[in-house]
Amino acid sequence: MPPSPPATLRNEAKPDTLDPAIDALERPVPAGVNAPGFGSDVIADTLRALDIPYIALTPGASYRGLHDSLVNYLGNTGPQILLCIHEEAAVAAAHGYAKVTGKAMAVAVHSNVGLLHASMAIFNAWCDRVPMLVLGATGPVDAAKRRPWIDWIHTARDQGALVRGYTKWDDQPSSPAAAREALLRGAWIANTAPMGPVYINLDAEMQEAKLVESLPPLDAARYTPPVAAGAPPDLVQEATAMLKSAKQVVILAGRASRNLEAWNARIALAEAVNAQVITDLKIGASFPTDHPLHAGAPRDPTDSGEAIRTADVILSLDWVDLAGALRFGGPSPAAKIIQVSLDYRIHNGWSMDYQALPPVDLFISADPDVVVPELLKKISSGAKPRVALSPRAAAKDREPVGFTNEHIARALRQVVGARPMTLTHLPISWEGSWCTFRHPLDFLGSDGGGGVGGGPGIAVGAALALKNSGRLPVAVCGDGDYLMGVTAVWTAVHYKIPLLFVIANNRSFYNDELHQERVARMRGRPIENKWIGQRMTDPDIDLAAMARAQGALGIGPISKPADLVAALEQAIAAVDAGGVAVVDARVEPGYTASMTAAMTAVKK
Ligand SMILES: Cc1ncc(C[n+]2csc(CCOP(=O)(O)OP(=O)(O)O)c2C)c(N)n1
Ligand SMILES: [Mg+2]
Repeated sequence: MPPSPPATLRNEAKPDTLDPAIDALERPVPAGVNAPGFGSDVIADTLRALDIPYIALTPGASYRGLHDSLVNYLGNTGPQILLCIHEEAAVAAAHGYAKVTGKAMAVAVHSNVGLLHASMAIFNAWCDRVPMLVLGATGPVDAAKRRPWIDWIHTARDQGALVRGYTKWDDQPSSPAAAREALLRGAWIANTAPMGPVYINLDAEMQEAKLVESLPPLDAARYTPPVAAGAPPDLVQEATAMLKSAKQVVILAGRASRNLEAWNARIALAEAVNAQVITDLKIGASFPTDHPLHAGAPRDPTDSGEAIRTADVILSLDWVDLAGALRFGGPSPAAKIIQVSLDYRIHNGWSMDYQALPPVDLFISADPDVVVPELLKKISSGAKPRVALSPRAAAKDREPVGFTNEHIARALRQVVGARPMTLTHLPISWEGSWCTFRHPLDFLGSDGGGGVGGGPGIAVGAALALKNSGRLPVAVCGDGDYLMGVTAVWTAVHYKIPLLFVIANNRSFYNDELHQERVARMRGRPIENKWIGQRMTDPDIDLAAMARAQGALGIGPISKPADLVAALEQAIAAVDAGGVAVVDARVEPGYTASMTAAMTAVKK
């Protein structure tokens, strides 16, 4: 007799974060299934129990069981499929989503080949410490069940090894019950600070097999308890004493959440101890850049170096590269260093993204967003009188020469004005002084791992999370970045995710031109040849046409700064109408003088 079907009913509770307009898309015909019948139905149910709103994917037969469950069992909602044309874009979309929400979205990638495509984007997410549930597939693991050729090619032993160096955890469960547990554990680990991607590899055979035993009802919250990451009171006390008695405090405002209360607490703490605050474009906005206590534009070594040199206490709030920052202040920092970070918990032997080992006088193993209000409470009672703050002088708005990225920044400032805007991505050559951040969602930081091609997908996921927030999502991408990740545009158009791209199109992988220039200088060879193997000209690539080909509004090429404002106005009108727009700004190859000097300087 065949086993009787399980009694468990489908979980009907869907996440309330689903966008109704997106949810209305790609509705399947009703399949009339309301109880799990296969292994993959249990997996789909668990994603729903975890409140995962979306699953970005590029399809593959290794997880056709799960795909069927998402569509015909859950009805393609809660989670809803977001089709991406490249696995790298699928992972990047989850990355962008997590940058805004702080929560893991799911991604599904085909067995080994899909994971290989996805791997750079997973690395970016790892370095950026964003949570993400990456589901992969393999097999059938049981060789006797494999179809000839293709199932053998797409089965690999220990697929997790491909990404183990840059995921927090991975698993290959071999039953539906084990898969359910793996998803719960994975989501819990991914969403716990320090956050990061996890990888769960689902055996095709296990997904497709009929369910033989009923699983008990699931209360996901009991398996994903919040992990308290506060600080022991004695350490908070010690830090308070150091901060109170300091003559000049510097705060390195590093990795932070997008939470407004945490942002306000950071400002209040800086004001209470009259600290100079340093920020960095590698990470999302962590302090208002026009605050009188902001020590200068993010990434401005002159201002920051001076502040670090003169400080007697430096408070690092999970700064990405503390040892590197301290070097700006000279070979050995005189200041006492307080480091608040949980990051050491996930350092491993494969990835060196943990950076150089910093000297630390007081280490607080806790989440800075939790510690800052605790410090503030202690410091505010009996604090020294607050210093009167004079507003920071606005940066001089001089007309740049030629046609550069700075023109893009100026035109954006002019057209967007005071309207809330989120810069979801900026090119590597961007200068911090070109824009002002006054809210944690004003800027989301870089791609994390320096993997070019992440910009477009990250922008799409961020724009998805920002939909209906009243914020204008803007991604400024280099042409190299855009071209590598260009198919993400289609996903935004298809799922009606409003988004503006401005491409700083210097028709070159210009960053590397500067590296060739440096090598030529070091070797006494002609720097005139630096463009060879770098320039994407002859023919120039029509980036706006690539946007139009995917249903977006493509504007350009814009070859004069004077035409940029009108182009942006037209593009933003299209975004406000719910569309996606791409402006191709043909800037001249070249970085700012200070960046060029820094990158091409040759030690004598
Ligand atoms: C996946 C990947 N390939 C290559 C590089 C090396 N790289 C660093 S910056 C850069 C150029 C990026 O070009 P673009 O986005 O157009 O920016 P530009 O430097 O021209 O401003 C390259 C190729 C990288 N970081 N990541
Ligand atoms: Mg370029």
